[in-house]
Amino acid sequence: MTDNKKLKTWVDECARLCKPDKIVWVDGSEAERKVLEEEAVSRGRLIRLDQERLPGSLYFRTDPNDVARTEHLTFICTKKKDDAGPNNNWMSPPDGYRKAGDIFQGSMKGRTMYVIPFSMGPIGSPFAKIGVQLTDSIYVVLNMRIMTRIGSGVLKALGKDGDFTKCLHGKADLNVNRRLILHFPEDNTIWSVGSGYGGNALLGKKCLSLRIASWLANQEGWLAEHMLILGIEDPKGHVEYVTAAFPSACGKTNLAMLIPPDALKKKGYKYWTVGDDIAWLRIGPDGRLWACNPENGFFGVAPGTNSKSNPNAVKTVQRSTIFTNVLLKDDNTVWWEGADGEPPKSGIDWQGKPWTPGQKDANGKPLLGAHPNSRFTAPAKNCPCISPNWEDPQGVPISAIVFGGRRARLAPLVYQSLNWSHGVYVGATMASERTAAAVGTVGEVRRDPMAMLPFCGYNMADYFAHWLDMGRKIPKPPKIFHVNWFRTDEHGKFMWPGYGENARVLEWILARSRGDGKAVETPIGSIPTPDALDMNGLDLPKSTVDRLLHIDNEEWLEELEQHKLFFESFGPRLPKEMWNQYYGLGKRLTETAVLAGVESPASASSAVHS
Ligand code: GTP
Ligand code: SPV
Ligand code: MN
Repeated sequence: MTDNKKLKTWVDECARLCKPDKIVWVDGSEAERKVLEEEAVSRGRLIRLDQERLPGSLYFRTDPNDVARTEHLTFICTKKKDDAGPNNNWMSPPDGYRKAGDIFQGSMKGRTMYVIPFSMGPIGSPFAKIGVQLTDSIYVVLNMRIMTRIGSGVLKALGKDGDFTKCLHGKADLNVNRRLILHFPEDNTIWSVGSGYGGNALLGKKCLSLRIASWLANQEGWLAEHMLILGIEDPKGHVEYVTAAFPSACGKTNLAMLIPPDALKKKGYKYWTVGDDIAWLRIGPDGRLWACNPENGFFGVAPGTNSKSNPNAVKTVQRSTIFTNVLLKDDNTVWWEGADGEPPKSGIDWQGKPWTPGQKDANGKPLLGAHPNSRFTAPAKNCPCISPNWEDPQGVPISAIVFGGRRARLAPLVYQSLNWSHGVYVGATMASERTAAAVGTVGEVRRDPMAMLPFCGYNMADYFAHWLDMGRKIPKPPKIFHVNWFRTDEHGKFMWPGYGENARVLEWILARSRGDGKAVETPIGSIPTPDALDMNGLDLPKSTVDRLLHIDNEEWLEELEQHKLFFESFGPRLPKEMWNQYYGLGKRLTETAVLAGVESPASASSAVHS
């Protein structure tokens, strides 16, 4: 066990509150994994999948009311409401502890409380943070084993006096009306009750590594971001790394595991995954920004994953994987919409009901076999393209930061910001269509600054100030870009083929970050000249490329109004520099609009192209 007094006292306190029958300290061993799996399977909680085709893999269904993060039940509990900011739901700490305490009270009677010591970041790395999660869900324990580094090694690193994030989790009765995901950054504490899935329940992930970590990062001078980390190795063996922040279910896992098209492969580039969801970034002794993936596995979206869209993910989930809310096939393997091959003739759907292809619900809508937010939990070391440096305690040096969202209109395929501060503005004004990763209206455009709206653990005005401040402190800052893989044509079809083809855009991004690569200035930043992207082997009409890169000044001026409204919501706490950037963009857009109006009736960007 442990000789950390603080830890023992806290476990005792929580046990008095939740009243479990039994307390089990998780040691992280293989023997223990077998025991836990055996118990979970024999109690009918999880199902063992076909052990020949999916060795070591398990299947799980959550409660049908518990299939995605619930942002409206997620709170930041700080003494001052303003410290949580308009971007968060707020509750006072006493209210939080009381309300959640009422639900936790006696909720583990008849159950086991597991104590999971875990490290986010390689144990002992300067990046690493230790947490301890208490939970009454064996499914959560099995997931935490994959997603974090757990067990005795962590307790050893914690030592007698070490500090840790206190993470209390309980399923209670999985009632959405008795569900609360609470963060107490001032107490380094997380309380989550009433949910058993994903970011709500695997507390090392969004709760610790983003909400609490972003708070700590602001105080300690680093960044905790919703970003993938990808390494790109040139034919000489030199590797450059980029991070990219896209909102939930907008392509991080896909880009992190990218396989380039043949034409680019021939140039001899190799792509390496360092992380697919979270990056912690610190200024290194060489003055560059260094990134570490604090996780140990992938909790990836299943639907749409196939040998064409993401072959590396398909290989990653062939063993030691937990599948949640996908379709269970009659042969004890799994399937989801957009998986390889034909849909199975029959199976059991994510709600546990018999399923056949083509079934419709009462409204005539197709019944899905897998929930749109069904996921796989797989160890990072399974990934064929996992970077040899992915566990480097110092992290990897970053050449470029990429922001991006799902925008059917407006945002071009790629553009480069003018400088760090403008890059912060580009990130801060990001917007994206909502996805199934959180409960809400799918498709609705919302502002999602730096893909962190659901995950920033403090007032976002201060977060923007922190980003600006980091820019002043990084001697050799990475260049900042924005991408949009999701622009559609008049038929609503994606104009850009995406996935592996995104390598073409990354190539330009890296060239630009080195000071090469051809570009034209536009009011919003620099875009590639039509010949700057390597389009070899891609059959895309030039007119489509032009449309993908097109910048419509009128539309951008309308967008600017949205930036204003969004910024106003932060009141005087918003850094002045954000407003300077806003006025700067407005000026560039109106000046070019006038210019374009004089020269031709077309928009500014076509004026630039001609
Ligand atoms: P979280 O794990 O929720 O944080 O999300 P993520 O950003 O890792 O999402 P993921 O990579 O799993 O993206 C899933 C969705 O994005 C699926 O619907 C994919 O089909 C779609 N997607 C990913 N890359 C592309 C792309 O380049 N083009 C298009 N059109 N869709 C993409
Ligand atoms: C996301 O929603 O951004 C995820 C999945 O990565 S969850 O762990 O549920 O937050
Ligand atoms: Mn995510």
